[in-house]
Amino acid sequence: MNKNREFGYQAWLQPGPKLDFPGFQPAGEKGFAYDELVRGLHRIGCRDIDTMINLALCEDIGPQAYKITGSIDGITIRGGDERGLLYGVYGFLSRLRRGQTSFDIFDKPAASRRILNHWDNITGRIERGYSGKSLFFKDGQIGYDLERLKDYARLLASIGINEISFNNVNVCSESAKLITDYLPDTKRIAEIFRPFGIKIIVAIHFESPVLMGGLSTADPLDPDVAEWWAKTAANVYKEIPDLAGFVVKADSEFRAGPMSLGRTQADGANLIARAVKPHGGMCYWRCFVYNCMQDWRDTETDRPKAAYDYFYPLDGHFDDNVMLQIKHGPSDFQVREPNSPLLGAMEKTPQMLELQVTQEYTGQQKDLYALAVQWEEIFDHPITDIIATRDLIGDKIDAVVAVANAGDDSNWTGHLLAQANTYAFGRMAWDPSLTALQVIEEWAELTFANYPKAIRPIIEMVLESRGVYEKYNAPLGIGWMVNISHHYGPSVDGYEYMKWGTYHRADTKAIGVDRTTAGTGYTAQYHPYVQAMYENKETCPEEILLYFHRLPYDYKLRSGQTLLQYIYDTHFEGVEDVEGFIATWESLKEDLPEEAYTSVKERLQMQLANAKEWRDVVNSYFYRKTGIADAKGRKIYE
Ligand code: GCV
Repeated sequence: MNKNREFGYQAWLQPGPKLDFPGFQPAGEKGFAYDELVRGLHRIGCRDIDTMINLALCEDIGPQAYKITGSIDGITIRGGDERGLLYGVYGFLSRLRRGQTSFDIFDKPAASRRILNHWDNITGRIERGYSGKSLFFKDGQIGYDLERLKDYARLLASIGINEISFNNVNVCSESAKLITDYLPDTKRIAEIFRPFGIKIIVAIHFESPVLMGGLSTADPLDPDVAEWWAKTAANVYKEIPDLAGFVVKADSEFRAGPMSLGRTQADGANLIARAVKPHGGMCYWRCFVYNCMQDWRDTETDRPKAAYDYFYPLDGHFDDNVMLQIKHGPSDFQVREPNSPLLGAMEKTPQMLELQVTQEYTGQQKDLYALAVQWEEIFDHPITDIIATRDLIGDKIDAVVAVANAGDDSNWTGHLLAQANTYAFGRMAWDPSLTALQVIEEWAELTFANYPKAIRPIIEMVLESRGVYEKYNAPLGIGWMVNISHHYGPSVDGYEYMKWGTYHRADTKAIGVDRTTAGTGYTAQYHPYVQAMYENKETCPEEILLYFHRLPYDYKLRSGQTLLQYIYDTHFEGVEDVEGFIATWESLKEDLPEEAYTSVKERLQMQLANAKEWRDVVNSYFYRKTGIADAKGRKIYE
């Protein structure tokens, strides 16, 4: 059997023992959803013709929504549209696989758009990818295994993903041609994903009119530039009428954009928006704009302020088919950050919440890390005293997007348990009120349905994993103490004297940047309620204290521990916790198939080595700075 099919979280990818109720007879609305139902039932092992399952379209339910009613005597799945019906089928199969046999369910997505951005290069290499090579590109061109790509589409559709971009937002001059020379290939990708209700987005190069159109400028206010984009978009939509739109990374990390041409972010976004508007397309405009050439001696510039400073004043200047794609935190997908103050701040501009499923700073699919736990916190994050980020989903934030974590590794995600993150993203974008516990339970029950003894310990391990990783990483939200190029493993001063604007400024007495109004003024970008919370050391959530405050090492935390002792303790504990994971995993040896057991065990050993490295480097660093030993007398390298 194809290895990747052995462990998918989809019930219908995972043949298992026959379930304890009769088989089913699908009926009603024929089409793709029907075929998926038949396929899924066969996979699960429900072949006998007995219970009737009726599929029906029912517009009243609303777009993308579904209803499932009935039980063993007969089941009806209704969809508000084709997509809703498909989601109903997947929702039914997933519940069935988890043992549910009676249904009275209405479900609809909170956010209309649930998107994955792939950072896949045309060479086949994935930027910040940890699961092998691209599923879309091979050797400088579009190249894929069709069956594998369909399986991938099914994995994504089953968790409600309805749009994907497949080329890196760092668009190279070759992949810029996906909308010109390679358009027939782009079209083929769109055709593969279309039946699954997934629309394609293309990442475009802002300088395309120069690169491919022979123009002398990409200036958004130049009529020839606008005409080039309009014509190009028209050609694209002729071939792919349902293209969702273009995603753009501009004025970001050495990429040109409107600002480098003396124009505003709104000028740039509207240029692209106007080209796709006649065809119903969107411009997804990324807000990851900051000065990546900062002088480390400059203590005035504060990188976390950048996105708000650039974009907030432009509220009201964007066309209505522009959506601003905002990273969840003001830094860059760190283990712990506050939410970006831009989220929810703009009244007139539709916003997108951008998350990262690929584990760039969170263990690179070698270390176990449950992103769902972090996302639950992100959704809980206050915008005001009465509004949380979650409340904006489906309203000001009607699109949730994440950077994908899959590649051509046989288990899709490198670390088998990292599938939990893909699964959690889709489910939480669909329903942000779901807790990490709920989605991880669902995922584990689907994935390990045939290995029931392993399910509970795996759920517990995965749930704990974010906290464990955080313990041995940079402390209390300070972030960034990573290896500067590949971002795995510790390098406490790696970014310290660099141009990237990410400084902890540790000296012998204190660490951190004062971001209150007495410092860089970053806190002032938040609603007064949130600002007040962060401004004061006493009310600032302790796990993020060093994001906002500069503190002496003898600062007393609420536990009574000093800051320094907290750093030592957590770093020792982190390693012990990983040892605990290994012991738990070893106790499951007889309860899991060998390949799964061995591959995860190997990853856990890598994680242990990483945790030890972090412990020793971080502890030594602070010991050397302060000369203060661990109160518990544990080994710190001098
Ligand atoms: C695609 C971070 C990553 C880059 C990435 C960038 C982005 O800086 O390290 O690899 O580039 O984010 O989100 O655009």
